[in-house]
Amino acid sequence: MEKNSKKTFYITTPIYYVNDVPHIGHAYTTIIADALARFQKLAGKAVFFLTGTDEHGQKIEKAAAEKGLTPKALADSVVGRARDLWKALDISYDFFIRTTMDFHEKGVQKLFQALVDRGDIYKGEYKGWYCVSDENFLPDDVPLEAEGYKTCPDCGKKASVVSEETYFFRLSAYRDKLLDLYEEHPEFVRPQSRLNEVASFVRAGLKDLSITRTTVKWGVPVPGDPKHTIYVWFDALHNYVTGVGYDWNPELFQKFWPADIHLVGKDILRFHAVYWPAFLMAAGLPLPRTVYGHGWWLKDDTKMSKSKGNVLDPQALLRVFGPDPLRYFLLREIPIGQDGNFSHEGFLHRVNSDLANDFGNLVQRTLTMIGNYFGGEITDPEEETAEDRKVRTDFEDLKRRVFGLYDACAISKALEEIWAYIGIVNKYLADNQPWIMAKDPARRRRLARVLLQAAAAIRGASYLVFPVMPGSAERIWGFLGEGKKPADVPYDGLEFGGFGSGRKVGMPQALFPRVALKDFLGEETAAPEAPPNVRQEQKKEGKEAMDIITYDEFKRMDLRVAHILEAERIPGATKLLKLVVDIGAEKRQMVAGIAETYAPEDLVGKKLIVIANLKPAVIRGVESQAMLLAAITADNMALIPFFDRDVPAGAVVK
Ligand code: ME8
Repeated sequence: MEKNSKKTFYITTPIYYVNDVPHIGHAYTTIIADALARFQKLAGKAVFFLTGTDEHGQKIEKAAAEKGLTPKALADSVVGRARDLWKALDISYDFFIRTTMDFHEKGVQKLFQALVDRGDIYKGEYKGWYCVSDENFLPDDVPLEAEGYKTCPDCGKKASVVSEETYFFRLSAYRDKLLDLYEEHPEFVRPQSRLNEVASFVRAGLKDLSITRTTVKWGVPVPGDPKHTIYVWFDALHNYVTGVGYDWNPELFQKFWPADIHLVGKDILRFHAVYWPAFLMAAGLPLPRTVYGHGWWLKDDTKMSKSKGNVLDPQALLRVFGPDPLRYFLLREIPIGQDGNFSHEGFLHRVNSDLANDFGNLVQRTLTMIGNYFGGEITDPEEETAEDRKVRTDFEDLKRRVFGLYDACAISKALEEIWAYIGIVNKYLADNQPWIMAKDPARRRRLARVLLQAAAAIRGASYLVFPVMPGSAERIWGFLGEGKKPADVPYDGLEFGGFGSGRKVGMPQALFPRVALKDFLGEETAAPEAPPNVRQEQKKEGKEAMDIITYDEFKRMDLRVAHILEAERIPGATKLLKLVVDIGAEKRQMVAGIAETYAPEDLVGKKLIVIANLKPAVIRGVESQAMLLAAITADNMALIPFFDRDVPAGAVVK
């Protein structure tokens, strides 16, 4: 499996079925692959990024018939819309493969024949149950329903009986070889938990796999026996080799195969981690390094899927926000192996808070000040103080960590680290108050240093977010008067000092729109009914009857005056502060989402109101034993009501 891994990087997405246009779930896989591909390019590798469409099989045959189209016409129209979507999402794939492409069909036939020649494919009779929606044969142990049919254990749809002559692939012969593979190369399946699932499936024993159909016309014909078509999964999996030149571009194939990462949803991990390596072993081809099974985006707690009809169309979000907020949200919200629940509220919160408030504001403020105070050109800055140097050294540390995290596919963690640094730079500005310095001509050189440091930090942070938000990073580099684009700077050439004095900086234009939920929903008037999270929001706004509680219910709350004794940031959490408060009889520790509104040192000594009898909760690993009261403004600032005269800690509030 070893190859010149230092110089090349080959990444794939699944090829998507063309029964319908891609939704947010498909966009998710494709965006992850794009971010990893862009990062590996920065790391100096020659990258090949493949995506495409899976166009054969019964599912497509059926979908086309329902629409009154030929399968090819359906495929053509969906492919056009898929390509438009990838363009709108700034996806930088190198090749878009369609399984109806001539060289692919020929490659599949050649590989099929090679397996026949080696004795790994033989003719027989298949009797069993088949799920068209998943294009999958049901395992024997799926029970018969009382009504006499079987239900697909994966998608819950009704399966149908298949009884026909077929060619089998001798999968059973590969059980031990596959187990050896998982043992010797545990990185073959990631995350680790999924490797265990796959290995126990294989350990339980493998049956030979039916890989041709006589009842499906829309498929690649079996060489020499064209009344059979090749099973759609045998056909589709081989896109990963035909798409990179197998049998038509030996140089390309030699350069990039085997793949470094096949990125797939966990729904199709078994096809990729069991069948695919077995096919490759049979063909004598090198095996891919890693099959990475990511989690699902859920809507209302069920998997978003075309067949369930609960999909979200990314175009509605793209029209309002452009690609980067969606790319950021999907990659930041969940680590790659986990499931996530998509809500508009969650999306807007991230966009307004992380992008508009934290990052966008920092860029806006800094560049505006450089424009107003220096005519866009910082000159003659004072020497770095220890505080200024820390902004630099923190960046150098951050850079190393973030590169390591991207390389390990931990994109969400990388973004979390970058945002913690953005928090540090925001605090640096808040502490130094350049807008006050600007009033004092004697402090002009100090002012120049502070703004120079902030601009260099912004340049560096933009570079680090480039794989995730390429368009925004480029725009920010443009505002900063940078001649190069982030993509032109290899990551070992990125220096904090790359932004020096004497650079002509332009005035920024709005970077990330701040959008309120109700304004956004106005965009989506076509939606028949607002999703539950939105209904909740409407309720908050008084559009539905208010929830009335009795005085007795209110009295159950133990509201107290609390005196803040200690306050500190929680490492890695940009919004949270840990407070220790005195509530009269005892001390309590609490976690509060107020870090964007208050600096810890401004809080110590103040008194506020807390709910003292709320069930404790663990937030970011810290137990929170009380909750404070605060007003939330439209742009998500949390304002604490303080007292206008002194009150003792522990006083009852009612
Ligand atoms: O399975 N959350 O195609 P497909 C996250 N043609 N990812 C999701 C998702 C969700 N809710 N829904 C879909 C096929 N995906 C085959 C693949 S490959 C040789 C053949 C993503 O159109 C995820 O990557 O059903 C999943 O594996 C893929 O779309 C399935 O796409």
